[in-house]
Amino acid sequence: MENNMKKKQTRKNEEGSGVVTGIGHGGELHQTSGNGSPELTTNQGVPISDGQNSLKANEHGPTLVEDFILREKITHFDHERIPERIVHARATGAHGYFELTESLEEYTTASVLTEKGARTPVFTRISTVAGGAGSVDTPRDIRGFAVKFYTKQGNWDLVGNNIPVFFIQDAIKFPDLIHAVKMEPDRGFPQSASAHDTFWDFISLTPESMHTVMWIMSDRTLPRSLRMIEGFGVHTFRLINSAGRSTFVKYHWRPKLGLQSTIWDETVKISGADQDYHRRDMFEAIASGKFPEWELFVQLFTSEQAEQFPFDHLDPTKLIPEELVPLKKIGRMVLNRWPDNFFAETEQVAYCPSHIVPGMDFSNDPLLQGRLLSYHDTQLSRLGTVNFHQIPINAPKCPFGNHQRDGHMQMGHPTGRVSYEPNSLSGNSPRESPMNGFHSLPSLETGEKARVRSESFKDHYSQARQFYISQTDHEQSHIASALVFELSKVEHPHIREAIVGHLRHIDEKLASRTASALGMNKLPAAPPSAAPVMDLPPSTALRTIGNMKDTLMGRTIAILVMDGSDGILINGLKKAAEDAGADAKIIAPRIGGIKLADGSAMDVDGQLPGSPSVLFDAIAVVIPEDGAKALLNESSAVDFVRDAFVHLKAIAVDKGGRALLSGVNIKPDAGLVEAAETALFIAAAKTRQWDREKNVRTLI
Ligand code: HDE
Repeated sequence: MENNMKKKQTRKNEEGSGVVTGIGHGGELHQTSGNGSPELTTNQGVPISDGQNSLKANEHGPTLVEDFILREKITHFDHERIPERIVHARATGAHGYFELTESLEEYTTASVLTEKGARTPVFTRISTVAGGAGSVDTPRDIRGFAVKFYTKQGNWDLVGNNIPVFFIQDAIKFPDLIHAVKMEPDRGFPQSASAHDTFWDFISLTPESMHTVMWIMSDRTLPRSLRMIEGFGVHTFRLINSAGRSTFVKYHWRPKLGLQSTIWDETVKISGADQDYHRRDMFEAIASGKFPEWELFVQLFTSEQAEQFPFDHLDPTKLIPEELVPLKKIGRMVLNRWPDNFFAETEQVAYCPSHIVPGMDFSNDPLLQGRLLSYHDTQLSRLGTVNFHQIPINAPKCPFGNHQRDGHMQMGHPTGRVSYEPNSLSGNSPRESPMNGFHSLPSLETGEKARVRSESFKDHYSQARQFYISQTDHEQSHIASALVFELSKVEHPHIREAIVGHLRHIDEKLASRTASALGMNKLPAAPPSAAPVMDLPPSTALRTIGNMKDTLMGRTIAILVMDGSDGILINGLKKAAEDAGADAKIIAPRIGGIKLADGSAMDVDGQLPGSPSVLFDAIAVVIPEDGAKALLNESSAVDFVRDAFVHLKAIAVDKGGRALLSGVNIKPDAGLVEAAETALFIAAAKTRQWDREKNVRTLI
């Protein structure tokens, strides 16, 4: 039985060593070496006497093939890598729990959603889509948001994204979409970027993608932190209650810290300054006990209600506005433990949308239906075996057992002669469970077998328009700028024109501002629309600005200092930031500490060239007056303040700081405050200085 396995061999992560140790069949640990640490052995348990030198014929002679210790070590190393995920390769994962705060007993029998107050362990993996495993954390990209719930009734994987809709309506188009967005096959670039011909060529010929395109061109795809993104199940799923009644459900995760994005220019610079910006942020948050948290909401609706929607609830390019079906809060997820080992957990975790538990079911969303086969198949090639569920990160935490057997990397050790059911030979053998077992919702499927797309999927522009008109002016101009940036990287004019043609169905002004910024002499014609475009009402829930919380929790403030700085001002700012929930970092031209004006010493967290202001949410400059003169000759200091200003951050200054700012021609505005006025600074730091934007860049 599978649940009997693992007893014989344990995998231990020795504190600080990262060493894989085993316990022999007798159960005794390897003898210790002379200094008290465990002995270094081969994988066969043979003690190694010299791990520094391979076996040679003589001092200057060739290495001998009989050196099984060398061969084993090198061969294992040669096979250390497994295929990375074809999409979502780059990711950050963490353990935690989901706590149910509201029971959905009326709708489902799934214990994870009915046992109010119960905590279910989870492993959550947040990823980018297009780049490889070693790519940067901060491209303009959708973020995957995958949660594995280890429930009492088996594993439930909710494998979603940070955007509630998707590019395509049918799974058969997924390989084309991904081939188009990934690096172009002849040249092998760009890595992790949609700003190239093949992506926009595909989009221009796939009008159903225009709604998702609006979302990815918005600042949602430039998150400040993974702790500040939403998550969505995207598809409509089903819940089934004890009477067998089905209710449709959509899942939404909302971050406790609110939504926050970076600004495009800032994002580009972050990618250079810290390739692991998001991973590091999550790691540090968890390490310091500031656990990332999300609330889980559901939208519940019946098929009768769905009939009344102006769009098809099975179409994954559409969302269900919360004004139409309100969000019901049912629980929260807290991530409180960083994985012990990145490969064993974040890399080997295998999510499958087909992993659901009794009390749940799928809908007929044709994209979801394709996903139900794809993920398991992917795991077979990535992890190499049908036994991937035995890897600890993937194994259910409830008892599980059946009569499947053997296969590559079988870690179980079933005993006895029975591996089938029904049987009369083993009373202990697992049996089916008609009451508690998983039941699919009975449904009557009729109609003609055909390769078709439902008529009700034809409206490609109404919700794209709704998204665009729901944005603030700043967000609208960021969308326009993003479109212009991306399309300006496209070499073929006909592709640029085709996209602007689609934009005309979304918003004529958006189309004309994009066309003019791309230097088009006349507005390209709009392609025919398969369905009339509706004027849906704007929704503030679709914005990022305004959904950023009035808090400094999870944010970081940098204080630029140097020898001779005023310690009282620095400590005042630091305390105010920390009292408001932020981290404060002291940045100086050199690491190793500074001497304050009163002669005392102060530790420093970062060296100026390695700590650009793009890595912080607001800055303060507390330097002696004559220091400004010296810093004006340091490009890293000039960039530090200039970037903070153009990225619309609050800046606190003392006299020396003000001199530095005026030296780089920064004009005072409401976001520029005295370093002694800590309350004013904290208030300004909680938001971006949006009014400044028109003074620092051309708004398209
Ligand atoms: Fe995925 N997707 N996907 N996807 N997806 C994978 O499975 C696929 C889709 C999503 O952290 C792969 O295990 C198809 C929508 C996430 O490990 C692969 C289709 C949504 C992750 C796959 C979709 C997602 C994946 C690659 C169209 C949001 C990362 C590795 C029918 C609701 C999970 C793997 C993790 C990963 C296929 C569309 C989210 C190739 C065929 C829609 C978050 O199987």
